[in-house]
Amino acid sequence: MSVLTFQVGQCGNQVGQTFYDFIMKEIINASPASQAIAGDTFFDYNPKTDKYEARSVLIDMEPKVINECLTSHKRENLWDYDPTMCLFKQEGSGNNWAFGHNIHGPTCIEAILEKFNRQLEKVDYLDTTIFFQSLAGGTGSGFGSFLVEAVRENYPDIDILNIAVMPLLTGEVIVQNYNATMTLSSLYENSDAVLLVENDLLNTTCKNLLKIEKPTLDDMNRVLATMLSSFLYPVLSDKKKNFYSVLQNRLSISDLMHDVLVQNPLYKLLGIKNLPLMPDTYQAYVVNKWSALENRLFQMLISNTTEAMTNFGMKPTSQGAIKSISNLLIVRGETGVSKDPSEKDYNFPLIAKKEMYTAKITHSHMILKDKHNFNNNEKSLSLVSNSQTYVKSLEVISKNVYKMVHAKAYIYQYEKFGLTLDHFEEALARVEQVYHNYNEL
Ligand SMILES: Nc1nc2c(ncn2[C@@H]2O[C@H](COP(=O)(O)OP(=O)(O)OP(=O)(O)O)[C@@H](O)[C@H]2O)c(=O)[nH]1
Ligand SMILES: [Mg+2]
Repeated sequence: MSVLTFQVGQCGNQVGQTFYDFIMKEIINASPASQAIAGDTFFDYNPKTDKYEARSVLIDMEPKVINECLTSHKRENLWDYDPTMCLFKQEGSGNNWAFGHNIHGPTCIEAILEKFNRQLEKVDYLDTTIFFQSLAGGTGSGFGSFLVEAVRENYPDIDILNIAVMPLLTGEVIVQNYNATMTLSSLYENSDAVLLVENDLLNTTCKNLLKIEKPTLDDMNRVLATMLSSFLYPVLSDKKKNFYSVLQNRLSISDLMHDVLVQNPLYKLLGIKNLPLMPDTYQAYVVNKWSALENRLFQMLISNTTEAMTNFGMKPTSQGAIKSISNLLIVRGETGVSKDPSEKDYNFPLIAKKEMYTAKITHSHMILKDKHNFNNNEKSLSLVSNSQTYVKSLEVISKNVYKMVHAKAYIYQYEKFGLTLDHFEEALARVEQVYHNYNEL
């Protein structure tokens, strides 16, 4: 089963590259069975260059970031991109969703779908198509939305998962919330699941957990790549008889999305929390118990914090605790044998606790286990949740857009490229509906 990706815009390309790099290093440390499956999932072997190539299409409206992606010295020569799978132009979208969507969109789409088709031809069995993009710029957001709309229209059966990076809420560019609202509204309509990542959270994780005083985008992307891989790195389940009977005893991302995480199309926002994260030098000294890791992870979920700032006073029934619709727990490391009797065959009870979930709609959960030592950790956990996590951030974005739309602030910059006040109002209403639905749970 193969995963195809699109890297769109600066953020999308930088995050995508760090992700593949992490996956390749993880593959190198894995068992032969895991190596074979993870390799097939994300890479193609190119006999001409004797290198593995990431199964990705790279797009940006300016050349710099893609050129950097093509210089493989940064990646210790372990893998490559296929240069014929890249498309760049000379003029970025200037942080303008309308420019990316309405101007670059129609002019570039044919060339990109041709590349996508070539990737599809190489694949025997497509699992999911993943888009890496930011919500705030012009290319990842505007062109990215146009591309998702086109893929949905031309290939209605292909599963789409968006990995969308939210801007710092304190604001980097004044129109970021316009772009984020237009993008979210479009993605919510056209994809199967939207996995949101908050730059604020990546930044505090780098500072508080990894002790990096002034985190760079590269530092943040490494944290993000670890998070994403903790979910997307293939799980080789021990159990011969899982209720999924998927090829080679592994589960597809598509099955996990449809059968566990997003069962109701009104609720398709996902988030990830993973443990442990620490500076490499600490790793040798830390011994974690499964029960302690599990406790910390669920506490992070219900109080929506990073590991360093977890509020242990919050209970699932407390006012303001995050309610879930669905949770997928991925356990990586040995769980069957332990000298400590409380750890042997530990069954991770918290995910099944009723108080964690909304009583208003059907909820679901699943635990997957794999012996693989992820990220060199003897024990690690990853929790992918469909929950109320993003209500507050979406509320902040929407309120800001509401004020700006009513003041008609910067609207002329978008009108130049065919977007009207009505378009903004429609998109705003859709995003408000999304967080309202989650709020009501
Ligand atoms: N986490 C992370 N965020 C990034 C990165 N690069 C940019 N961003 C965020 O992405 C947003 C800006 O979007 P970009 O991806 O730079 O914009 P673009 O898609 O290239 O669009 P244009 O430059 O307008 O053509 C801001 O919120 C940045 O903080 C990155 O490498 N990692
Ligand atoms: Mg750019």
